[in-house]
Amino acid sequence: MDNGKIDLRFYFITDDSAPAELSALRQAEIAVAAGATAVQYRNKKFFPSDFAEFLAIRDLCVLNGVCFIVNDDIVLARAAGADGVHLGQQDADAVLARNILGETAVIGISVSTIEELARTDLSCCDYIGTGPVCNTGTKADAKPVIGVKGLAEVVSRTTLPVVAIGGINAWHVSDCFEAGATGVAVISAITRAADPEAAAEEFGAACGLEPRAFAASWIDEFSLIRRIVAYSNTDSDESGAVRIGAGDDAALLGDLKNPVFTTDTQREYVHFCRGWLSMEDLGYKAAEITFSDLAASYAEPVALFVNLALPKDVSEEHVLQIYEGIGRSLAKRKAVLAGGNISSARVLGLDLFAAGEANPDIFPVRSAAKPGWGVYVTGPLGLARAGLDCLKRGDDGFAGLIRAFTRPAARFDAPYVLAQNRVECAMDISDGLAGDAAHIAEASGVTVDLDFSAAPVAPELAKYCEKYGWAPVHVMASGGEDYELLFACPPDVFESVCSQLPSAFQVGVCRSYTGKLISGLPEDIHGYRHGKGRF
Ligand code: 3NM
Repeated sequence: MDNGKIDLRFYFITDDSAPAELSALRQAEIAVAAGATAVQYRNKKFFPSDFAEFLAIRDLCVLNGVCFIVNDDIVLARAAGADGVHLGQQDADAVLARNILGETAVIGISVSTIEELARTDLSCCDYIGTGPVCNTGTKADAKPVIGVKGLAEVVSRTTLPVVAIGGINAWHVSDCFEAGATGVAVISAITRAADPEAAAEEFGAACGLEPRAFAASWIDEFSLIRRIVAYSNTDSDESGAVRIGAGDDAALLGDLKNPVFTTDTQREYVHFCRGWLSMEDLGYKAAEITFSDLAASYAEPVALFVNLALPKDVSEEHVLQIYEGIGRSLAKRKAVLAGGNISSARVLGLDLFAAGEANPDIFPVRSAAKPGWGVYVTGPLGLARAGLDCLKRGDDGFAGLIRAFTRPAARFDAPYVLAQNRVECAMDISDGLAGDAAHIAEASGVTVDLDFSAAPVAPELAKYCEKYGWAPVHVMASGGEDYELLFACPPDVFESVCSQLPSAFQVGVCRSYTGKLISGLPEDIHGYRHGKGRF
């Protein structure tokens, strides 16, 4: 590994003058299969018609966890969401690249000699490419050969990782690593070899890498659907509520008593980024938060339908991992995967629909709260919001908070108690207490006067707030995705609820409408509003 951002050991560069039968995509496939850890797209004759192949190489790299770097062209790198860009001394400067590509981009620069090193601004660079180490016929304007000695000199004068380049064959690799290189870049030793596959494997082995079992895109919808249908657990449905599940055009449900339906969505860049949680957790979370709507309605889950929107850089394995997670939630809730659909899309998304059976005696609504009633929640608030913040910061010191965001659990222990005590006003907290309490206030025509004096602050949340200078009340009031239940009832009813549900606590009272939906909060606290972001 190098600077922690990427692995540069086996750094393959595409050859824009390779024999016709060896397209840039085929070259990249050969290198990735041989274990390449980074692929640079280098095409000095780039035409817009090359864009599709360029994207296919990007997808290949994303699918296989290989760093994808674009030679010279910052805008192309940005357009494709590449991991980074490699710049020559004559190309656009690294500061501009950093501004355009952002903090997490990997930026490399070519430096041949220690003199060039001394006059190069490396403040925005993550690695240096140094060469030519040996004679190369691939780069017409290559500088004089610097040899392994020149490479070692550059390595000794910088703290940045150095990738050796220029005429490197498998048998040069160990010399380059001994000279202190972090990685070795290669073009012709693979692309012009009589047997490119064998040459790539030999090069990978010299770098200490094993060939890679290729991850393929999900792209064949039908084969994927066959594999997903295997996850349908209709046979385990003892209730007979789902008579024919996934695999046909529609599901045939049995007699549902008081059928209830709900829907929810998890969309990449709106609700999650792929780096934040595993595919399995994504599936689990999407199912749990959909079922949470049923918990908030005191309904029992019966069936789940899942529509997947899949970009090409999602592999079949990823999709099956999503279904593993969905399956975990289904098993917990004793519900059945009854159907779904798959379509290609630009970003990953899950749209879920759940069917359930309502409690025959009571169906809670948001509009039932009355002045004088207390407002309560079933458990701790703010954990998921703080966990999300930890993920964004890359702080893995708060495992419980991160788990609250990545693996929320719908509160199916609460509906029975709430129903038994005839709590008529309830909902789940997905957008943050302040925002969700305002929904109850608006629907019920009351003002909710929030008061956190009785609200416990979870110890890990307290530590997080201390570390990052947050007021706990701020996170608890505005943080979404806790999936606790929010409910309103007369205070004596709460006494009884609380004796059976000790994690519940009060967060406010309902008053006759004063002209404001929510009072008792500092001005700058709001829930999450889709389309407006957090503000
Ligand atoms: N840059 P091959 S040498 C693209 O010295 C490039 O900066 C070099 O290809 C430099 O592995 C080079 O076929 C060509 O020699 C590398």
